[in-house]
Amino acid sequence: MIASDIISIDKLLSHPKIETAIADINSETIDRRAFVPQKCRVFSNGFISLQDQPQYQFPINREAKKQLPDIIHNHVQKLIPGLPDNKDGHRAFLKKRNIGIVFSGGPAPGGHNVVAGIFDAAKKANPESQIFGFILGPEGILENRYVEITSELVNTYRNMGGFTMIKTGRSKIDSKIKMTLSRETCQALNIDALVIVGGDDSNTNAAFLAQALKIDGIQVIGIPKTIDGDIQISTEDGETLCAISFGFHSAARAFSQNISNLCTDASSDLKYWHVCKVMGRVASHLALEAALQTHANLTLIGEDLADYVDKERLKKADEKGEVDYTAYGMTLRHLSRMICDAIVKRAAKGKNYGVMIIPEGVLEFINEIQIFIIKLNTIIAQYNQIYDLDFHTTFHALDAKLEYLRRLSRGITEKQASPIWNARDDELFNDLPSFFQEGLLVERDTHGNFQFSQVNTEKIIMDMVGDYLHILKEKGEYKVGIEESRFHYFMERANLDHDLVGKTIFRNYKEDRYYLIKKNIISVKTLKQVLINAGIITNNEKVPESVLTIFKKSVPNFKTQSHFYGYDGRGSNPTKFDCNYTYNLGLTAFSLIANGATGQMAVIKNLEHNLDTWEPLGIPIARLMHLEERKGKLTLVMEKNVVDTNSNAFRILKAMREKWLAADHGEDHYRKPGPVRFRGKSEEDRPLTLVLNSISLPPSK
Ligand code: FBP
Repeated sequence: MIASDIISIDKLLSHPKIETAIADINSETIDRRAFVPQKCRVFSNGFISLQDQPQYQFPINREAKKQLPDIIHNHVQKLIPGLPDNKDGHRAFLKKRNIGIVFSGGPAPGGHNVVAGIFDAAKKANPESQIFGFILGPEGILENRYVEITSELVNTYRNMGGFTMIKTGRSKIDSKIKMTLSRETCQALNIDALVIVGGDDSNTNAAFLAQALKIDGIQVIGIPKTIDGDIQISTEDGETLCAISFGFHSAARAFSQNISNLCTDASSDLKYWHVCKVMGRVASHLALEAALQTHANLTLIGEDLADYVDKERLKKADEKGEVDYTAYGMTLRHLSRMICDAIVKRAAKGKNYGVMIIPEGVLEFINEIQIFIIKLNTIIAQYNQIYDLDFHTTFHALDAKLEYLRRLSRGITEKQASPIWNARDDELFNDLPSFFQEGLLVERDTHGNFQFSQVNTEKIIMDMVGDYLHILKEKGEYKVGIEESRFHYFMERANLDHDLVGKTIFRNYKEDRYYLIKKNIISVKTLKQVLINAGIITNNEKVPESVLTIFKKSVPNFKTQSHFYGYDGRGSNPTKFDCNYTYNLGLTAFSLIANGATGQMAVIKNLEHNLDTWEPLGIPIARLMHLEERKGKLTLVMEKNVVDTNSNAFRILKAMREKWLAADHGEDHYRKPGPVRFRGKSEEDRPLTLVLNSISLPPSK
């Protein structure tokens, strides 16, 4: 093409088709913005009042009673259609009010719809009402940084992922000064109610704010957000009031779509084990859901590992009349052996590839690591308290941190001597690879949580797996099975006696469709010797090319590709389930506010069933609290839920493990969940975990 034929870039850019093709807004965004979520039945009437539900009970924590006296006696409240009978209630519902909203913690798909729900309900009740979004999470409250939510702003983000509208942050309102600053901001803006959209820690914060601001007449309402799915609320009697936090479904679907693509890649190219670390700081809900969605070959569930009991060890100790306490709980070593076992089994059937899912927080459930985490949490907290300095700022580099620990283990000074870090701890810690030491010493988040997302969990595990597979390979136990028909093909091509060669080189000749080279044949040298001994070749002859090819095919090359699924899912657009769920949470939050509630968390009951049966409730946050170790201290926080190993969902995964590992002659059983959808038909329109857990059958006899 000559220069004069080239259209100028300005002309190109102003072409309508090109403008449309490269515009920031595409048809998906336009459709999402226009999508109207379905409302729960109770909202069809317009006016709502609250009804106490004293039949739903929770145990009361003594410390919560002491620290949250004004909200601890709240009841679960059900939203019922219609205005309160009394005139005051009527007026209160419709009054002009200022509502502040804040996102707290990691983003979760659907947050914008919570804002949209509150905005729509508040404006409908009184168009004069104002909604303020605090910028960058709780920091926005402390620094009085906000934006007024207008219909233009809210319409831009309807049904869209992320927390982009007002951003988020992990700061914590945890001191008297911060409470005072929060009060000042609320008073400056004439805030009537504050809505905190967050996880367990942020809802804990909401409860403390509700307690502190009650005297000022400022209401505080929490919203259950986190992709981790660890906010699940049941009553004392086991009745589920909130099956899952919002964002879980969308993130799990986003991860599952990607993992399922890797399943397709693995089973096409047959050369990699794809190792997928999946978010979830502690609980393995996301890994469990992804496993159910994709049927990946191997999925670790942290909670399952914690329950592990080495029965053989126990038996041995029992025979000696002893109890071996180390038999309870899984060690890293044992875990890596289990993974190797699965890899070796698949390889024996010709499948030296696969997909495995590792939950981000799996190390939390490994005894030896958990002990390190608790000890280091305490040491760091003690250092900060004793010296009034920040451990991580003082000891910036890893070497400096290690040196401090060394000195501590030796008790160099009175102040530093620590009963929890002895020479043995120091020795064990120094045996760990430095990237892992660094991970364990990483700064805790503002709430005192260990930051698992900063640790290379999969590397720690897979390095051990790689080392052990190497040993198994040397021992001749890790081999790739050779398909019977391939063996015959090569024998025929070389005109060799099938039976003679087969019996000589395989340990299971004619016993299986996949033949395994004998354990003692671990090199071309040993192969030649075996052939000579069997009289197939003489000392001076070379190993026949076809036998050599078979041998080479049987030698495994363990190749992995690591993937981390976390931040991508947090930023995913919400599924239809999360679009509907979050919009209704917003409507619920407004109804709680309009009826004077405080210290309550807006939830939707019956999420596991059809939307027609969804029932919005307010749940007292103070009643969900318990004491937990944070920064070395027992602290009152909202309890999070980890995977219940007695749940249907987990038991089904357990029952399907063998099948999905597919260490057999058949094909893999990969399932294709498809992309995140917000409209149209979807096979299952809520998390599979919920679908499975909601099925109750009479107990089998
Ligand atoms: P929330 O509990 O705040 O919802 O965040 C959950 C999470 O996504 C975890 O799964 C993950 O471990 C963590 O946040 C990562 O945090 P950060 O954004 O600070 O890296």
